Amino acid sequence: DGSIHLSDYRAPAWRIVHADLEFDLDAGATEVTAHLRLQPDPEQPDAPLRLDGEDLQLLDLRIDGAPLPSDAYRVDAAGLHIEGLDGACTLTSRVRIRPIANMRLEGLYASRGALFTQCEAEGFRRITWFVDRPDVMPTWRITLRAERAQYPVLLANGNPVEAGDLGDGRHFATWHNPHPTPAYLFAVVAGDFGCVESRLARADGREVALAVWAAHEDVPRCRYALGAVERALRWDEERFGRVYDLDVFNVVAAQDFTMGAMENKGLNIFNARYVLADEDTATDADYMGIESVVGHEYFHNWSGNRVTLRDWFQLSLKEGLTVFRDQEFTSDLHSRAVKRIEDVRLLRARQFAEDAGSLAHPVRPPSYREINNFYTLTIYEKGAEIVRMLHTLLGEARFRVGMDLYFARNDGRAATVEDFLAAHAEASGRDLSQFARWYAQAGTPHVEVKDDFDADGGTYTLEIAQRTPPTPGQPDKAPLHLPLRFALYDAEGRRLKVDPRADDGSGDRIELTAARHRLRFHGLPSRPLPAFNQGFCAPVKLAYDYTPSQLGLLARCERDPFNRWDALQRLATGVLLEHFTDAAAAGAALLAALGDLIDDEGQDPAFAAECLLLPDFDTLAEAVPSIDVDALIGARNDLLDRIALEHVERLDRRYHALAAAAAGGLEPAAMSARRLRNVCLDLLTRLDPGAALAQAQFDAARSMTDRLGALRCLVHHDAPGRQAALDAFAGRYATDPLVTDKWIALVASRPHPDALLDVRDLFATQLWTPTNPNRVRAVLGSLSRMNPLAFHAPGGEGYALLAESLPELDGINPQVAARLLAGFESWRRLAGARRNRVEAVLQGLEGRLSSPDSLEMLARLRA
Ligand code: B3K
Ligand code: ZN
Repeated sequence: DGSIHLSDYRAPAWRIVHADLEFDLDAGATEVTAHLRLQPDPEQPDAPLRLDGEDLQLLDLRIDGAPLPSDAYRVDAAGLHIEGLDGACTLTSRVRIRPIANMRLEGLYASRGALFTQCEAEGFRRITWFVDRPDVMPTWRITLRAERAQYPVLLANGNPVEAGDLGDGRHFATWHNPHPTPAYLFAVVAGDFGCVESRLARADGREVALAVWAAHEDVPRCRYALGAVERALRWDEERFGRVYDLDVFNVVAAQDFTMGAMENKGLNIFNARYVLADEDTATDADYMGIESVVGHEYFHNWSGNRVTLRDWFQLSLKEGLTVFRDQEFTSDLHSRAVKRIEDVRLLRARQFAEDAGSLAHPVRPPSYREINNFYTLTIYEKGAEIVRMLHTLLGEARFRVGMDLYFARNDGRAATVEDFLAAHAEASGRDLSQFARWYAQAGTPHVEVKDDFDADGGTYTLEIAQRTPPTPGQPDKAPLHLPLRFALYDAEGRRLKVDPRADDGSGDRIELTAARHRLRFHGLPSRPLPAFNQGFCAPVKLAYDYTPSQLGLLARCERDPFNRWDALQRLATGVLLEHFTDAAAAGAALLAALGDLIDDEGQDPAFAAECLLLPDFDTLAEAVPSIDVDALIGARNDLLDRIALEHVERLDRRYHALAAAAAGGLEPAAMSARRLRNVCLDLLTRLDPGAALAQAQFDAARSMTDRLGALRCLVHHDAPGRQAALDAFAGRYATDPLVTDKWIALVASRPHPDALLDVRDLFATQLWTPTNPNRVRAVLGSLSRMNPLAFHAPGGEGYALLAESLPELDGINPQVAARLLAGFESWRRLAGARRNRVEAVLQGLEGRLSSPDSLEMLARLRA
């Protein structure tokens, strides 16, 4: 069925040791001349040369300068085959490509008069004939020629070498990348851009010139991203000892971009939404997102570029590791506790759902048909959790030694997960063979804890059992090696010292390796209250039969802030899913704890805000065997109304008390204040049909955070001023596509059945631009991922609406279409008629999709 298997890996029969490329750039027709220095693998002496290529018009082909007769090569759908070459040689090819016709945004494409590339995973073959796989790593020389008026800026990988005039209004620039680099990291940008720039001394004493480029009118909004690059560069030197390795580092913003950003060597290309920011157009969350994505792409320079991947099955080796690194970057610069809460929220809502649904796959999948379908939460977020567990098991100091060894040993190489684990095993002396199972086994492990107290002897026993449920293709699972922190408290919330060796405030720790473990503690005066998994050090679902009052106590006394938050999430989940025998006591305990938090001025307001947010729909849906959509949405709404009613005075008081702090700029205290304030506003607006407070905040807002926060309340709570506010907002930002995406996302995520009509209305306007991935996501991603009420409309209208648009979108940008299709990943667990409705919709898509991306997704969803 066209699947590629990890077990079939073979070293390339031919390597490219140096690539010298010349581009005659033009949006309509670009000519690419490639001189490739080829070397056969001595162990595969007679293997023919096979080059990948797609949508290329071949103009000329030579070996060592001599034209290749037409019977010496063969072109088919898979590529270009040349037989009978004897030994190292230089292949020169000339091809024509059509950037303007490239709607897939893979390879070289046009966007708003400029030219960009996106090559990961297999886009380079759409630029020229090449051995397009990550273990082929030439050095590069890239010359760009273009008309100066339309393309005054010519950027490529590596260091600038030479630039000049060619007469006739044309000019050129040559770049050199001295580091062995696979083709997926190739990049070219040409267009009329401005930039903000700075110079920084590297830790090795050399200087690097940093620049962030964008369309001229957007340049003032590049400052923050530039600062983020500076912070990332410093942080990687300090925390990981990683020094930058070129004279320049360029970042360019593109409005048409399929993913978030791309870590091309020395020339990162970004979705504009992760670059452009000022207070009038970006929310606090946007700023944080920009800093973390800038960090992420920058950190890839070592984890991904200097040490790259042997094959695409190893994708998490760079992505999981780099997410871990960007999470640590944000944690070191901002609140570690809040960052952890945000990351776990995402993990539980989306990765756990992926791991429990039709698309579940191991962090290192054994096979794929289209690798672009595997840029998933499992590869990224679960992959990062695995690295985090390793960090917990080894400790910061030994982890750093292992990382240093990994980088040193694999620099300039294409590595595997085994190389990564081997470096850590060797540096720490630990056996990581069982730990490696985390990469092979899909599904979220369940850890169940039961306890027993023998009052006579003061003996407390914990029985800990782990099991991982079956996932598609993996019915039986083996036990995993994982770190589990825990702590014991007495009835007054005092921490009991049960293991004096590890009293660092993080809880004591054990390592689980077997299916069952038993822990015994002696000499305890009374039954203790246990707490587990501080900092969420293992990505598992942990079950322990807490009473509501125990959770209330933990929410106050746990030393670990993550676990204080988690105690409230457990309490809320139990109330929402009616898990507690004494429902009244549970509700009362939750309301009391939240009331204390609203009033607590000693607490970080951002932390309090996180506690006031209930588990979202996806998290709840993932926690139940069968998804009763109406029951989950109804329960959530009722509880939010109850919280608002019970605490209306407190919420109102805190909302006003935070006004002064919230009026500040980008300092953490102001951001934190705005976060809590907007959560208070949302709860208060539930009780006020006139939405006076939200209207007032909208009218007076001086930051996008406050303006959008208020608009969201008006739109989502159906306030009378909703349409006028939307119109005012849309008018004010009509020329800004990123801000337009924001109000469109609000409309598409409005928890009301009419959101489906609003989306249909949008389809009929100029605002619907199916070639722009951000806009498609703002409309259809918001509907399918952020609006369970409308998406799961009982008659199936939401499913139909998404499905209807997929054939057209699939013909434009398969990656975007395939990702939207993943919105159906949990359909098999839907209760009632909904499951049948999705089934019918998926069946109706049969034969109407054409890309390998969407076909693979559809097959896996229906398998
Ligand atoms: N490596 C890119 C993602 C490329 C996706 C290709 N389908 C961004 C990142 O993870 O840093
Ligand atoms: Zn990445």
